[in-house]
Amino acid sequence: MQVPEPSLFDEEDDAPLPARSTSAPATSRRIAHLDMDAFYASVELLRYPQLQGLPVVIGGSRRRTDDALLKQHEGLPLAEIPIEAFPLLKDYTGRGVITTATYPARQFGVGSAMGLMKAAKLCPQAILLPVDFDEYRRYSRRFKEVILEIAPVMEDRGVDEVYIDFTEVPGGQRESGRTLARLIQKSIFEATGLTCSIGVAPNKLLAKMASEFNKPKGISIVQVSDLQEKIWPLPCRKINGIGPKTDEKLQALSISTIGELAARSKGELVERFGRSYGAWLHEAAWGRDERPVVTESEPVSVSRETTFERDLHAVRDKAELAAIFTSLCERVAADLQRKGYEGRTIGVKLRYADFKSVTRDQTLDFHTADAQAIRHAAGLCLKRVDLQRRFRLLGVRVGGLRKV
Ligand code: TTP
Ligand code: MG
Ligand code: MG
Repeated sequence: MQVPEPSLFDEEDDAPLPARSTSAPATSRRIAHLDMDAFYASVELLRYPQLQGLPVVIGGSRRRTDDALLKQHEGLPLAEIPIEAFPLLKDYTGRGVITTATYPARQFGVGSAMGLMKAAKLCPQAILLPVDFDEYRRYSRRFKEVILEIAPVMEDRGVDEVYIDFTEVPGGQRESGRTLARLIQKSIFEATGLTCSIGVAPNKLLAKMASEFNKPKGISIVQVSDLQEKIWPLPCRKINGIGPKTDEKLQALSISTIGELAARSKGELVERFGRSYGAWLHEAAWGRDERPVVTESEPVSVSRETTFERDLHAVRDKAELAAIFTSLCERVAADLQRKGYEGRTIGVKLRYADFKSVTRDQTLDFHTADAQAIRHAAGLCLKRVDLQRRFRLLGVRVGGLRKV
């Protein structure tokens, strides 16, 4: 069927557009943002399905809790360990933080980045499970593989989220993207047992906000025409790119919501926030964003760090520190090897008991992904920092990467 060329008449302001003689609507840009629901916690629940529906938080010391559990119930499949056997948040002492919490736990006000001790006051009966990053990374890779089979233009935005360009995917325009979003949700669930939420919008900025609207297991569709109703009432912090500092400045100007931001002139924002950031704030408030979905994101560096249970001292806790240091280097090396990179800038990071951090690095004249070589170079970096004071965190980083 032939599509008639738009006539000059179509351009007239008040003239109604004649109905098009084709049933296929024109393609419009449809960008999805997908974010897994309570990701670390959901992966843990695959291992321990008996904890479904209960308040569970993930954090604290590594595998120790699990090891103890396993010893107690040797020979029993993980899924059959009785619920009473799991450690409770109220019995935790230490300064770890929560990485995430199940939705039932969130009802008590518990959530990411909260100290475990504080969380224990809010929800003492929550079950506390340790983190297992390797497992989360495995599931991260699997759900992304599922998406790539359906929609090849995907941008990796971290362990549990991606942008996907629906525009040219067959069926990507149907119901403004809802059909494809549903298919992706279903396929990920079938392959992994995990649920996710998806926002589909004309661009990344709006899609990112939309994916949060109906969490968990939600799909939200946002159109340009929804700006006023769905986006403008939201606080400015919901815009990815407005952090606490900018928000504070905006509040001081009596700007709390995105709508209030949109109401200010671009000139005023440029004056107060600088030419480029001010102009971006204006565009963002009006829901405009032309950034493409970038398929291959190359890592800049690979790093691992760990916060100790108690502050350590380089001399008095030498053996313990040496073991932690070696393990960090081994894990960085393993990450590099798995991702297929090697690097030549090796660095360390220390955070002292007073929370001040220092970093040192060194650039080698060769690239490496070898744990021993990394440890050697990182060891030399350590010699250049003040080791008289106790510290609470140690990190190892490899930059200057190239693909092997
Ligand atoms: P998020 O996607 O922010 O959170 P979530 O997936 O747990 O829950 P939601 O359903 O609201 O999306 O983060 C993904 C994972 O990253 C999360 O499961 C744990 C980890 N994480 C931290 O370790 N620390 C943090 O402060 C945050 C926010 C996340
Ligand atoms: Mg998530
Ligand atoms: Mg996320």
